Formats: sequence, structure tokens, C-alpha cells
Amino acid sequence: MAGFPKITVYSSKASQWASVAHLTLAEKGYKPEEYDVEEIDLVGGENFNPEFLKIQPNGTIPALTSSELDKPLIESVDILAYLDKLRPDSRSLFPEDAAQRKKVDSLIAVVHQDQMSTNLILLGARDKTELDERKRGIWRQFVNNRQEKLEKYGAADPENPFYAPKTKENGQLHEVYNTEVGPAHERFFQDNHKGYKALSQGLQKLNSLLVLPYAAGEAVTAADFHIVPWLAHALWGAGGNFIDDFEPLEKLINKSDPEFKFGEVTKRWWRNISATPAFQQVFPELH
Ligand SMILES: N[C@@H](CCC(=O)N[C@@H](CS)C(=O)NCC(=O)O)C(=O)O
Repeated sequence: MAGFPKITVYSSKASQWASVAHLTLAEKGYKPEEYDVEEIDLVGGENFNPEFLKIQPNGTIPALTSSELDKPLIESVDILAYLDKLRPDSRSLFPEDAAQRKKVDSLIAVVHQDQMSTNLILLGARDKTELDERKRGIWRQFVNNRQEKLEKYGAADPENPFYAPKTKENGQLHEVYNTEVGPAHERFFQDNHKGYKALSQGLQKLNSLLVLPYAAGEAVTAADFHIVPWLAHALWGAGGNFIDDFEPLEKLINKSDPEFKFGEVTKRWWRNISATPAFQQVFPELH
């Protein structure tokens, strides 16, 4: 294809936000030969590799480089917007109507709030039993791999301001996961309890903003492609393994907020969006 830019998507199978890029590529009909995918081992902590930090200074996934751009794109929403624009002949994922556009932006903002971080579901715990469950899964290994890589790469490049705060942040989790449960864990348990209450609020807000059949109206938009990765990752993290399996996540949240229930609009929206070809292409395992 003459003149088509060379695109590389830095992705990881374990990354929720990388799915924003993959859903957009599928929806917009990109052919596999039109882009490269570079897999970064997120579970192995390779997102902290200094080579990757040259592309993505935040050490997060996804990122996208294009031969027509001066700089890599390092936020999922910017990656979606770029891939959307590169296909001007198809319907844009950003509605022209101002009110709808505002709705799209608000929905994207809701799932990107700190209080909606799915790390709470994957790595958080509110008591010893929950922590032991997490430790039995891949999560202790994940936390430990990250600490090992942060220390290794940080020691090799002590001038890089990325490493010290990140090593400290992950170090707290490393401590929680590698010491006998005792009074020092109480703060972690309490914070996670509060975190689930905030998550419950965030999901109620999401339910109140969503419209049908798709997140912002009659057509699929950028909002759908941000909420899908969030919810798919959260449902999976809670132990749900088929499409309408809201119960495990609901139960987890109920431990901190007994009143919480997934809203009907959220469930109906999920059924609609999960029937779309882009969703089925990116999440074949959810069927
Ligand atoms: N705001 C960023 C968030 C990206 C992000 O947090 N990605 C996660 C994976 S889904 C990550 O790379 N986490 C690694 C880390 O924070 O160390 C975006 O939307 O692209």
C-alpha cells in the first residue's frame, strides 16, 4: 500500500488498555499486514526495560509508533483517535454531535479514574484469605517479577527518574505479598476495602451514564472501546469465565458494599457490545 505509514502497536496479552487499540484495529478493518504488533512481557516486568521506556516513558502499555508521527502515542485514547483518523472513509468513533461527544468523553473518563483501577481486583485483598488466594494465583509472581526488573534496570540506569518512585510503589506491594500476614497488613486491607466502595460508586456512575444500544447511542463509539476492556478485565480478574458472568465480581464488591448490584443498563449494553464482530475478534475466549 503506497504511502501507508509503518505502524507498530506495543501490546501485551495481559494488558487491558492494549485492547483499546485491538478493538479499533478490528472495527476499522485494518488488515494484519498494515501494522506490526510488538508483544511486551508485562507479567515479566519487561515494560520497565530501558529500551521500552525510550518509546513509552510511563512504562505502560499500549504505545504506538508510526512512520508519519514525530513521537510515539502513549495513551490508549490517543492511539484510538489516530487509528480512527487514518481510516477517513469509515464512520468515525468520535461522534460529531457535541452532546454525544461529551458523553463519549465522560464515559472514557469514568473508566480511567484511579478509583476504577482493575489492579484492586487483581492484586488487592481485604483479609488474609483473599490475600492467600491472590498469592496462589499468578499475582505474587507478577509483583516479584516487577520488583526484580525495577531493581535490575534501575541499578543499570540510576539517573533515570522513572525507577526510584516506581520501585518504591511496587516495593510496598512486594512487601505485602512476601511477608507473613500480621498487623502491618491492616492498612492494606482497609485501603482495599475503601477501594471496593469507591469502585462500587464508579460502576453506579457508569451505569447512569450509559445509554443503549451502545455506550453513547445508536452506534459504537470510542466510549464502548474503553469500557469493554475495563469490564472484560474486571470480570476475568474476579474469576468470571463466560460472557454474562457478573456474579463473581458482584460478590467481591458486595463484601465491601452489600447493596451493590450491576445495573440493568450495564448488563444490556454488555450483551449488545459483546455480539459485535470487533468484540468477538478481540475476545474470542469470552464465548
Ligand atoms: N492511561 C494509560 C494507562 C495504561 C496502563 O496503565 N496500562 C497498564 C496495562 S493495562 C500498564 O502498562 N501497567 C503497567 C504499570 O503500571 O506498571 C492508557 O490508557 O494507555
